[in-house]
Amino acid sequence: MLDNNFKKEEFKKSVRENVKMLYRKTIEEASQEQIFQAVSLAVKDVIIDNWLLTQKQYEKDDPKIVYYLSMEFLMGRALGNNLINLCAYNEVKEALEELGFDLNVIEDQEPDPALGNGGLGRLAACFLDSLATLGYCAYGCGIRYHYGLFKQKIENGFQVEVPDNWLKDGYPFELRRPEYAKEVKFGGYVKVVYDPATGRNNFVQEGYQSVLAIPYDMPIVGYNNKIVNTLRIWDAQAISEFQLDLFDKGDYRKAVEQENLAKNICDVLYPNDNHYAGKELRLKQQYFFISASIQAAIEKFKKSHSDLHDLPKKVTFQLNDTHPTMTVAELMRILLDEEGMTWEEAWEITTHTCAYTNHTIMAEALEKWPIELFSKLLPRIYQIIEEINRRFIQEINNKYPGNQEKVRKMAIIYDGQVKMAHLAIAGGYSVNGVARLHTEILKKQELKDFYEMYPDKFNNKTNGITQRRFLLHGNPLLADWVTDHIGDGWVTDLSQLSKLKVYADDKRAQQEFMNIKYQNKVRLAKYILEHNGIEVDPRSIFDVQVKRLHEYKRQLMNILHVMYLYNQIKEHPEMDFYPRTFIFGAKAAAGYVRAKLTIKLINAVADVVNNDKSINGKLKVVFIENYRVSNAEMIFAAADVSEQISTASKEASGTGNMKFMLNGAVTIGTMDGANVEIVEEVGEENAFIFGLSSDEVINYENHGGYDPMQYFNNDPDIRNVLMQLINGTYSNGDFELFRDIYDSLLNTKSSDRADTYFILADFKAYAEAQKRVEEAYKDEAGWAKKALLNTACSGKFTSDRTIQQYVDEIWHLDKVTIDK
Ligand code: B1H
Repeated sequence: MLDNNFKKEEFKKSVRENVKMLYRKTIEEASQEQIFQAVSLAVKDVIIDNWLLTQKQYEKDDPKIVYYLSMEFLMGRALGNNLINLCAYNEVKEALEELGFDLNVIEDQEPDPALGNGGLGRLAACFLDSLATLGYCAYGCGIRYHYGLFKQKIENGFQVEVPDNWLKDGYPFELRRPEYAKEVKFGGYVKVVYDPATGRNNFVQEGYQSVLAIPYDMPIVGYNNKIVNTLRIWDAQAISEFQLDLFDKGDYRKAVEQENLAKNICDVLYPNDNHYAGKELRLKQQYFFISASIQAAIEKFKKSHSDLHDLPKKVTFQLNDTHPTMTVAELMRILLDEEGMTWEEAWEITTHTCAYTNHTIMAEALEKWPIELFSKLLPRIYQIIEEINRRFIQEINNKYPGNQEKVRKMAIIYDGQVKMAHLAIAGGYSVNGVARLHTEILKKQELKDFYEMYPDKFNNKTNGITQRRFLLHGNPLLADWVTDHIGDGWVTDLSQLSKLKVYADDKRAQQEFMNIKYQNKVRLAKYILEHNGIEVDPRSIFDVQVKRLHEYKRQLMNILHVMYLYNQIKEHPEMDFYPRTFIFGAKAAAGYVRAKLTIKLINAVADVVNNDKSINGKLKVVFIENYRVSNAEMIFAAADVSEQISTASKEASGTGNMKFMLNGAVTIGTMDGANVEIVEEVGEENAFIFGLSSDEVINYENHGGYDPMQYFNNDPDIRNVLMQLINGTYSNGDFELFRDIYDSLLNTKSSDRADTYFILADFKAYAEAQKRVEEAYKDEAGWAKKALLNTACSGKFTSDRTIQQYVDEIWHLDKVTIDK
């Protein structure tokens, strides 16, 4: 094993001590959960030494810092990952075995910190892992939600949301740091005070309410390099509670209001993926964590630098989508109001410090805030944005004299709304998309006007994932096999996986590879039996679609295809059919009615199909409850087929697609998001591509001409399946249960087109691609080669590569190593 601080006997002693100190128990008396806490504390002890070392090194080297500002960090469990990155996993496993415990069971005691919805939040977590591993000084800044994304229960086939009280037993890896608290101000009004000494107007917020932001730090352990970075999440606390002397005891009403304000800001993560919630509380959350983070960053900068004009040389703020865009205005506020700079100086600094990542073109995800709401909650910030807008419109007018159309389309404030994407683009030096196709669509369609005005700001950074969690931790059998064949360099340099290509035709390698896949399928089958009570055959094809439930991701097309296959098998029982297990996992936003109905449909089809003895178990459908980071690791490892079937142009990148590929699953998908680059790496013959192209979809959207009814009328297979939505086949005779889904595909409502996501247009091509999958799977050696090549060609999709590109092309950070 590699160099680390673990001495087995010392570690065992430390676990015993911790159990004693925490619970007044001996190891024999402690519960598994208590052992988890004790083990985590022992691990934290090692981490903290490295954390201190890292901070010392940063103080010494004074490297440029990136602040990754994000409303979401979908971290997943920390214990196993920390052990992996400390290179102590196997030692600790052994030590615990000697104490009579199973590390896997101990890991299972940890709640999944689910402070994110899906891809966007998980990307932030992968980025932190890569930043620490590559030795860059980085802080994640976010919110300490008391309730993360809800836990999903399935009752009678329907999703039920259960609160995720992840802090209930205390989270061992966080460190509360009240000494770094910051005050954040809401409401009130802005008073203009003339200062004769400077001849300037000063802007003073008065009559406001304050909240204290208290930071909690979580360690981000780099792989085998002693670097430990920080994820800083902010919690809200009432000022009155914290500092009695600051509290105006006379004003009882204000005290109560301030307390209430503090109480709910960090309550809960909004559970929408790719959909914005235009709620006042969401706006409060945004300003709360941004103001605290930017204040802290400026304070830290000033400790060791004398001139704020140097800020862009030493600091960069990366905005994870528009949710943290308030950064632009908050930085301006600090530089203008607190540092006394001129507008021009402050703007020069701000626009060289902020950078923005766009993650979606879905219209319903674009953040637009009513000015009423905005200006009332954040009067000074709003005033600053008004001035940014005024100057920006001037710039547009200078460039395009008399072109009101440009102003209408590009203004930051227009139609009574503040458009956050426009602010992020105007206020920063970089705009990036998250996969090549997505960036091209931004440049040519969604952000065309901005691209024309600022072509140099635009760039692409194709997403990536960390192989430390999604292969080394999630799939130990395959990880060991890879290391046996090409050494362990891939752990920090995933491009080395290409050395596996020489084994693509090697019979023995193929067999070993598929045998590992089989064992991982057995592991998942066991999980499914325990959690769903459904028996699945690990020899069947595991065909998996796991991701958030959204119409554009087309889980509906997948389940309609299952219904179609079932009809085929019933009609032609003699038909040759390779057994297949369709596995779904997806949470639907709590208020997304059609998405929740789709979950019900999947479960209803599962009920019928799984219980039909006449089909001899050829077809199984499983909906895995409560899909989340921890079970995802196991699911990717067990997949044969990776479903990436979004309507082309809609999935900005996808990252699940990469996790499947890394684990040797073969993609069936559309030419969307990063699928395009996956196919480019692995070769078209090792994937199953189908359906409309993004150009075709965009063309229909812009010019019309799509008629789903034509497919219904002309294709009896499609008609059959659709009729089964409204003839009670999957609803015990209830014709109405699934009518909304039927209507969504066929009935044009007044404004929007039916079948918004082109399911019927792509259905036959999808079915045909699935047929090709089946044929290919029957060819054992052929399939093994495809699967192995998917792993071998996945090197590009490490977040280490993505982060290095951010560093080289946007952030320009300095690499740090810990002096030995
Ligand atoms: C992605 C979101 C998102 N894009 C708004 N946009 C949200 C938008 O709570 N909100 O308001 C939450 C999430 N999430 C995803 O980002 C894309 O759909 C994926 O294609 C992409 O891989 C991922 C990471 O870039």
